[in-house]
Amino acid sequence: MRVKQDENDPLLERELVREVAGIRTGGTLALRSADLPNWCAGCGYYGVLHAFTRAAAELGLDPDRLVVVSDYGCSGWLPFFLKVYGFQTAHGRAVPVAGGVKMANPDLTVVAVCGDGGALSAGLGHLVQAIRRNVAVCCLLLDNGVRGLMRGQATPATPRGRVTPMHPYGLPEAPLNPLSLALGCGASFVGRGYAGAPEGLARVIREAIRFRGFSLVVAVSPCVTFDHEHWRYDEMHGKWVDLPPAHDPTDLRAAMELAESGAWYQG
Ligand SMILES: Cc1ncc(C[n+]2csc(CCOP(=O)(O)OP(=O)(O)O)c2C)c(N)n1
Ligand code: SF4
Repeated sequence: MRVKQDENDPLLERELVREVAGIRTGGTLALRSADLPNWCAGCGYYGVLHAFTRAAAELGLDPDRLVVVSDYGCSGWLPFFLKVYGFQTAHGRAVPVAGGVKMANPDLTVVAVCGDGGALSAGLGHLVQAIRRNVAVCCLLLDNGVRGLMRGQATPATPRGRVTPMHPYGLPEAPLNPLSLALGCGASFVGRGYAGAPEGLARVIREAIRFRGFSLVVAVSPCVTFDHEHWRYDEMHGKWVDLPPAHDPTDLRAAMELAESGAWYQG
């Protein structure tokens, strides 16, 4: 049974007041530009933006030495809402451009932001090569399982059977799993979090930025406008679990098994 939340509930109000106070004092607002996000109301990217600023604030990153390079797509707007150096590239090119920025300016912290469409189709070759070369960039893959800006077209991560504007009888292919793909290419840091749980996602992003090599963070993020079926907040709520305490982060086989398990591990 699902309990409907009453917006006049004083407990809920107190919770919101606490959240807003935390945002005001947590240092995240200093990293936000004056532009308000133009994403649809309820888009998971709001949670990702919050998690990212939280991670950057917790790491004490100097906004003048932080560069966020984005792909094209709804996810590509993310740097516009940050008060750091931002660069929007052509579709599928965020990772190589971020790698170039890092190569020319090794002292900068460089983050590439892409959607699952950009990272796993147009940019797939670049992603694989950046992993192989261990370019010291953090890649934030915003995985909503659709091409949001293309009005819900499929990506290589879209679940099989899904009806899309191009697949009236359902998508025939099995989805690519970005975590096992990256592990198979030799990635030494992969992580995953959920836009609906920004604290956990911020923790993963923080560790990924600190990593001195290529790191991939998959941020699972509902597209509330074009996916009413799969990655819905009410479906995903409560499914996320932390990695087992005994998990050895240096064990490739264990990482593969967790990535392929179908469980929603966060970490
Ligand atoms: C070179 C090139 N190919 C195709 C497009 C069309 N296009 C614009 S956004 C997009 C995909 C966006 O999907 P995704 O990367 O998953 O990001 P989202 O919008 O879901 O954040 C595509 C194919 C383009 N702009 N440029
Ligand atoms: S179309 Fe989807 S991904 Fe794009 S802003 Fe709207 S909810 Fe977000």
